[in-house]
This record gives sequence, structure tokens and C-alpha cells, in this order.
Amino acid sequence: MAEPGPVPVAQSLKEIYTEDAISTQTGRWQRLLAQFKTNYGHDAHFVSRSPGRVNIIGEHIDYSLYSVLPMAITTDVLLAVRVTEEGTTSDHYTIKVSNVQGDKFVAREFQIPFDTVDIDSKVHEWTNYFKSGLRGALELLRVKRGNNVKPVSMEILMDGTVPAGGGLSSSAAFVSASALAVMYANGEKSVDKKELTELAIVSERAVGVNSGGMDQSASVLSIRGSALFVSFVPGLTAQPIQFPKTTPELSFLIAQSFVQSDKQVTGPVCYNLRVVECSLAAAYLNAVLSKSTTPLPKDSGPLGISLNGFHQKYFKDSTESVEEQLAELIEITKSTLTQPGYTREEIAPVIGMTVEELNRQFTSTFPVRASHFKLRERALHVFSEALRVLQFMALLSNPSSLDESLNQKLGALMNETQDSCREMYECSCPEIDALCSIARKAGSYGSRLTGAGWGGCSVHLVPADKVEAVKKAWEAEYYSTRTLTAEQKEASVVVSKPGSGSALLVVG
Ligand code: NG1
Ligand code: MG
Repeated sequence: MAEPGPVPVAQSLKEIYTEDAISTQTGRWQRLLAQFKTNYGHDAHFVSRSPGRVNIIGEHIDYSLYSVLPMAITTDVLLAVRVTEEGTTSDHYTIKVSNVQGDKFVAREFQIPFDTVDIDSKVHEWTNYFKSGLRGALELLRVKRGNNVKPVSMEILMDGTVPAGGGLSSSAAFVSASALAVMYANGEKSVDKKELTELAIVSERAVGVNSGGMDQSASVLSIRGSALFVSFVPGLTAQPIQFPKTTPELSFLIAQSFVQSDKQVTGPVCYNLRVVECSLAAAYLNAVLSKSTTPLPKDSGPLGISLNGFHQKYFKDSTESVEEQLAELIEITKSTLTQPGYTREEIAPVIGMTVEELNRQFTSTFPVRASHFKLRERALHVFSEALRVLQFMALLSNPSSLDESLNQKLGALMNETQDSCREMYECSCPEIDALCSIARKAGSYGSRLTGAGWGGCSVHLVPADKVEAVKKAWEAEYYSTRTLTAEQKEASVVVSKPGSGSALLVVG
């Protein structure tokens, strides 16, 4: 287990980016700081930075509290910040936030009372992500210093290069960078990475999505050159994982579908609904199978109970390996959850609730729209995906060979994930399916959606000598058939190396 420690305060960009990224990033940082001066009339004090991530394997299982394997990428959120006394009165402080893409993200100014930060999750507003980081950071500061913390006024300019709604976690990068900026601005010169991650996980839920904790963990805790094996129970742990050097060498390709899926908009029928389905499946399986009739203990899943919570309870005194337990859970799910879908009226009596109680516990935090909940399919995806993550990890930590057969085994697991996401979890889309099959035909070992899905990005494990062939195939068979701007074309495919996590840089 890597001991997280404090968020690094970097002296130069070399500590943040890989060598090949330095020159582009230097220009970008200079432009950010110059524009800060233009916008606010003086220099920024510091920059807070948090990256996006790509998930290699372990999709839609973090909120069921199963381990996942993401890695940070180079694209990130930068917040240039100045702390100011202007705007602070006896009853409020002022936050000014602007964006380098000012035409798309309109600048805002908020006068905020000292004791609460209001966020309207029903309104789709880009600064909500900043506010959710602000709120979480202030809560943590109050735990540390007591209730009379008076937050400082801040001027902020953001530059984000993680595409929004693209499955690369722009939201977690923004929330983590915001929380970090607020902590530092308010005098926390050493911000603990684990505390920051945990507060960012809880904060992001304020924006209207019942998210798991993978993205914030990857964004804050990643270490350059390594992917990150993140586990959520009993507590949050993150272990850096290096890929073995195989022949042929492996590359990760990230390809955009340019189908944008926004969780704030699609939540009630997509992401938030899946969280509800998984929690209901946990309650249902527990009620039917548990050797005792006690309800599931409350856990850190977004709805307070999770499939892994059920798993732990069911196998409490078992001596079987986790892999064996998961294989058993797959069989048990098949024989217990036999219906294609379950209504509220069917689920409630089984879990010992009225329909009203069910709605209160499961569907009131964020609304969902469904008459039938697909408990069987969702639980089967989660248990089988949790098992694939462990199989993937076993291949990495104990490779039987370093040749193509290892690459193929890793790729096969990623392909199975894609099948399960498409068939059981119904979170893929035809465009992502197309990108995956084009890539496989051109030499990818494993291709799948990454992130929430329903659009967004895909990730591909490709031998280094086939990267060009795969790119060419996408261009011919996918990108050339869509209407894309030059900027989109440029950003459609990236070869990504594991990048570093959150950092601060003092600039003024
Ligand atoms: P993206 O793709 O970044 O929206 C989401 C969740 C993750 C995880 C994945 C699916 C947020 C912040 N993140 O990621 O926690 O559940 O989907 O594996 O909502
Ligand atoms: Mg997100």
C-alpha cells in the first residue's frame, strides 16, 4: 500500500508532466497566468492541478465498493488562484470564477455566507463543480479547526483540457482541483492526499450524481508511470501498479466517440438508476439468501448499502478465496434473480419495506425513472467485473510469460468487460461498439468503453507496432464518417501513459 502523504508542492512543471508534454504544457501555463492578469488586474498566487483518468478495468463497480484499476492521464484541470481581502465583509466572502473558454463557460461571481455553500444540483451550471469542492473543503477545515472558520475570498481562472462528458472524468478533476485550491488558499499548506480524495468523493455527489470513488482517487493519488489499484473497503487504499514490459510492448490508446453523455441530464435513466439497481439487488439478495434476517450494515456506498456489503456479510466466515466467492455469487445470482426486471411492488415486500419506504431509501436522493429494475443483469455485471479486475491484477503481478500471450489474456478480459457493459449493464452505445470492433480488427488486444459510458471515450490495449494501423482504421471507418471540427479531430485519439496526480505550484 502506497502511503499517500501530502499533495506535492511542485517547483517546476517537470515534476508534474512527462518529458514529451513539457513544451506544450509550459505554453499553456504561461497563457493561463497571463490571462489571469488580464481578467483580474494582478498576478495569481498559485495553481492547483488535478488530472483526468482513464479506467483500464473495473467499470461501474466502484459504487458497489469493488476494486478498480484506473490511471491518471496528462489532460487536467488547472485553477490559477489569488487570495484577496477584497470582497470579504462581516457576513460573506466572494468567489470570482472565470474560464479560459469564457464563451462556453461564463464567468461568475458569488457572495457566499460564511456558514453554508448553496448548490442547486437541478441547475446544470459549470461552477457547481467548484462549489462542491469548496463545500467539501470547508467541511474538512471545520472538522480540523472548529466551526468558526471564515473562508477567504478568491479569484480563480480555470483551464480544463479533459473533455466534458467524455468518460475521462473532467468532473472529478475539477472537484479535486477546487477542493485542493480552497484548502491551500485557506492556509492548509500541507494537504493530505487521502483526506482530499475522500472529501472530493463525497463533494461530487452534491452536483447530482451518486458517484463512486474511482475518479477522485485516480485524480489525486496517481503516481507518474503507474496505474492505480483502488480499493474501498474496509477503507480507501491505492496501490501503484506497473505494467510488465512485454514483447511486443503495449500502448494504451484512448479514442473519443464524440457522443456526449451528461450525467446531470441522463442520470435518472442511466448512471443514478444503475446505482439504485445495484443497491436494490444487494438488499434483495440479502433478504432472500442471508442466513440471518438482519438488514445489510450501512457502508460507504452512495446509497449506504452495496453489493460488496452483501458479499462481505454472506461470506463472513468463509475460507474461500475472493475469486471463488465471486464465482459463487454469479451462480447464486443466476438462480435467485430469475426475472427480467422487478417492479417496486415486487421488491418492497421481499426486502421488508413498503413502496414508500423503498422510494425514500433508494430513489429520493436523486430521482430515477424506471418501472422495472434489472437486478439480475446489473448484479451479474458487477460480480463478473469484480472478478475480472482480480484476474487482470493476477496477470500483472504474476505474469506467466512476457510475450504476446500475456497481452492477449489482458486484452481478452477487457473485451469481456465491453461485452458485459453492452449486454448486462447496457451502458455502451453503437458508436463505442463500432470503435471497439474496428480497433480489434486492426490489431487491438482489448477494447472497451471507459468511464460511465453511454458515449464518451473508449480505451484500447494495442501493441506499439499496431498503433498507427488502429488509428488509420478509425479514421477511415469512424471519424471520417462524422462531422468534426479541426479541434475535435486533433483530440480524437491519444496514446496515453500513466500520469501524475494532483499537485500545487506556487507562482506568485
Ligand atoms: P465518468 O466516466 O468520469 O463520468 C463515472 C463515475 C465513476 C465510475 C464510472 C464507471 C463520477 C464522478 N464518476 O465516471 O465513479 O462509477 O463512471 O465505472 O460520476
Ligand atoms: Mg465524471
